[in-house]
Amino acid sequence: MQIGIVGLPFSGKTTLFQTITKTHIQQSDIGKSETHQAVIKVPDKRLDKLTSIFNPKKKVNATIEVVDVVGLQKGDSGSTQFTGNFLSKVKTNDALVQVVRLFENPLVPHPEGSIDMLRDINTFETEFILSDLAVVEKRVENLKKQILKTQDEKLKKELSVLEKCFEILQSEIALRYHHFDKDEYQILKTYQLLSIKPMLIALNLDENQLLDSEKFLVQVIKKKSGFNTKILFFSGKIEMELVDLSEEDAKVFMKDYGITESALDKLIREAYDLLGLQSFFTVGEDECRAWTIKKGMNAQEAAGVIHSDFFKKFIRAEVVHYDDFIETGSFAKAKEAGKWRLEGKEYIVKDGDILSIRHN
Ligand SMILES: Nc1nc2c(ncn2[C@@H]2O[C@H](COP(=O)(O)OP(=O)(O)O)[C@@H](O)[C@H]2O)c(=O)[nH]1
Ligand SMILES: [Mg+2]
Repeated sequence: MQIGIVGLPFSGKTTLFQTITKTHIQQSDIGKSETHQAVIKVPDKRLDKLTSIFNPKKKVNATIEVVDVVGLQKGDSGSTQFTGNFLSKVKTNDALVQVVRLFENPLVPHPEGSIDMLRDINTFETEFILSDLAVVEKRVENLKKQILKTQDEKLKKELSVLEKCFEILQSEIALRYHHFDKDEYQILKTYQLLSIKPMLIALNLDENQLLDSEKFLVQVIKKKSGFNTKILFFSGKIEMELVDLSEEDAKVFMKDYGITESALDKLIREAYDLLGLQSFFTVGEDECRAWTIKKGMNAQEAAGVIHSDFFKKFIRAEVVHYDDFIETGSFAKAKEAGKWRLEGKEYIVKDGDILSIRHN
């Protein structure tokens, strides 16, 4: 899974990227136009706990890829230019985080000259909608010609989905707000449309705005919340300071600012939710590991994520939920309590299940 961080210049993208990847990109790199990309470990306290119990040789967190999507430029007119090059870098992400600047900093002028979060959110939405309109319009024209010649039913279905998109986009609504069905999504996937991507709107607040975070959140939620969209806040400056603190000191520091969760934890939790993802675990002396799957996957599909052979040769899954394992204290006790189960391939895996796959 790949998450792209987008936003106007000087909104705090690189700051957010650095704090969540905990890599310190050299100051001189900031603002340059190469893309920063990193694979980050998904923090999971349950995996930490399991690791402390099993004491394995290896602990393997689930991972996601995060990209600091750079390349937005100021045009001759002074306004920000969404070049084709920039838009094509946005396309490859599964979900987007738009960093929206609320912090004031006279040393770093806002590219539009003032702080206005709804304007900045709408700028991106409009650009994505225009880009999608161009793609959809062109494809609709082509499809109509092809259908005249072939009368192909599959193409007709594709045309009807795209015409629906065209209508939505023409009314200036991002596609992500619309509930498409599974088949429709499948068709639309190939186009890598921009406004259909799940979106996390991340308000970058100043330290002195943090205690008022609720006020800012509500303003955006009123206008922008909806399907496939989440709104959260963070403070780039505070997060930067957190990176260098010990866990203990960080806790105290966060409390002072009324923060309960680091930007990384919040972002990943919301992104998982947005993308319909969840985790299951495998445990043992060699390795304790968290795996990421789509909600609704069954035991056989989950086994296939571990290894394609496990999918093909699946017999049964041994299942204990993390909570039951911790409560009872061991697999044996969980079994006595009836919490350890053998499940067939149709079993729908739950977030936090500990699985052991029996296979041929
Ligand atoms: N005061 C303040 N400054 C910030 C905050 N977040 C980022 N900055 C500063 O704003 C400038 C631009 O940030 P950067 O992350 O490079 O923005 P980008 O262009 O979107 O990647 C840098 O000098 C940051 O230190 C914040 O929350 N508060
Ligand atoms: Mg940057």
